[in-house]
Amino acid sequence: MSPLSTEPALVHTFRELWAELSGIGRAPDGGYLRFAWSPAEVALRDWFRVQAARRGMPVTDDGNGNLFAVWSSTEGTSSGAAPAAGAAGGVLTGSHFDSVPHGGAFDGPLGIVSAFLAVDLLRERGFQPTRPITVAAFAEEEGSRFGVACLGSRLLTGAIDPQRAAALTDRDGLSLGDVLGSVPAGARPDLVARFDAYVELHVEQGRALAGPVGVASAIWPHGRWRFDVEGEGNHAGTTLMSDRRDPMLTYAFTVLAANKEARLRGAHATVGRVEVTPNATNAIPSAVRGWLDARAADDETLAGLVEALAKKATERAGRDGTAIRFTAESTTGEVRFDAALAESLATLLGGVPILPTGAGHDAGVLSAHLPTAMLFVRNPTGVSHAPAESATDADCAEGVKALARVLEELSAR
Ligand code: HGY
Ligand code: MN
Ligand code: MN
Ligand code: MN
Repeated sequence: MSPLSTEPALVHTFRELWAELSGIGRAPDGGYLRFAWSPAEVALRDWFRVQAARRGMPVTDDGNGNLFAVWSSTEGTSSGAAPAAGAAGGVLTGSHFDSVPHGGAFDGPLGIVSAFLAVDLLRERGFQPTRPITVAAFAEEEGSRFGVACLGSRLLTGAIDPQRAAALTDRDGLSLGDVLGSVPAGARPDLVARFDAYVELHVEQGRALAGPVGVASAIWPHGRWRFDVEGEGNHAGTTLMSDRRDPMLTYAFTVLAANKEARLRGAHATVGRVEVTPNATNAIPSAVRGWLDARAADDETLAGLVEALAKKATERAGRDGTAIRFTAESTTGEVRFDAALAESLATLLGGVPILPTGAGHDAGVLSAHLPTAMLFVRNPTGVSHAPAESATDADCAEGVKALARVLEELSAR
C-alpha cells in the first residue's frame, strides 16, 4: 500500500477500500438493502474480518452480534485489569453496516472503513497506542429488520432486555433468537468497562457542514411509535359511506395531524411505513398499522408532540367509529455529548464546527456509559436514508485524517 500520509495517496486508498464495499447489497436504484444478518450484511461482516486479519487485529463478538477488531501494542490498559492480548478495550471507534431500505452508501459503513484506514495512517506514522484501539461494527443500528434502533449497542449496554430482543421478529416472522440461534448475551459491563472513550465518524445527515469535518454536540431526542387502528372490514361497493368504520380515515388524519403538530413545535414527524389489512383495492380495511418517527430539540417538546397527537387521533377515531392505540417501540432521550471533549476535539482538528444532529446513533447509546464523541463528514446533498446520500472522496479522506488524529490523542492520554 502506498504511503497514506500524502493527500492523493489517502484519497486513492480510501477510494480503493470503499470500492470493495460499494457493490454489496446495492439495489438497482443505487440504494442499499443491508438488513442485519441478511446475506449482504453478513458479507460486510466477512469483509470486516478480512480487514482485521489483514491488519493483525483479532476479532471478538460480544454475544450480541457486535464485532470488535483490536489493535493493541501493549497488554495493559489504563482501566486496571489487563485483558488478554488483542482483547477489546481502550479507545473504541466504529459504526454500523446495516441500512434502512434503499438507504445511502455512507450511513454507517463510512465510520468503519474510516476506522481501519485511521489505524493504517497511525501505523504508517510509527504510532504505537499506549491503550488498545478497538474498531466496532454494531448490529441492527437502523432497526430496519427487528424494529428497535441501535439494537446491538442497546444489548451491549443493557438498555434492552435480551429476552425481549430475542423475541423481536422481522417481517417474515423470524425472531432475533432464531437468527442468532440463541438469546443474545445482553449487557456486557465487563467489556464496556474496558473502554475509555468512544468516537464514531459518520456522514452528516443534513447540509449544515460548510467544511469537510465537524464535531457533534448533541443528538435530538427521538423515538418510534407504532399506531394500530382497528375498524370494520367490508365491501367497497356495497357499504354506504355512512355505515363505514374505516381505519384508513383515522390513519390519514393521524398522518396529517402529526405533520401539523410537528410544524407547530419546530419538531420533525414522519410516517414512512404502513401496513393495511387486508390490503385489497376493493375492500374497506379492517385494520391499518402505521409507524410514527418523531424527533424534537428537547425531551419536553417531543413528549408534548406525541401526547397532543395521540389525543387528537383518539378523538378522531371516536368520530370514525374506529379505535387507535399507540405503542412506543424505541425511544432515545436527548443526548448531550461531553462538551469539554467536543470542544477539545474541535480545537484539535483546527477549529472545526460543533453541531447537533437529528439522527440517532450508537454513539447516543454509548454516551450514557463512556466519554463519547462524533465526527461528521460533509454530505453535499444533505440527503440521507435515500440513494442520493453523498460524500466526496476528498472529504472522506479528511475524515480519516481527523479520526486518526483523534484516536492518536485519546489513545495516548
Ligand atoms: O434513524 C436514525 O436517526 C439513525 O439513522 N438510525
Ligand atoms: Mn441511519
Ligand atoms: Mn448511521
Ligand atoms: Mn445512526
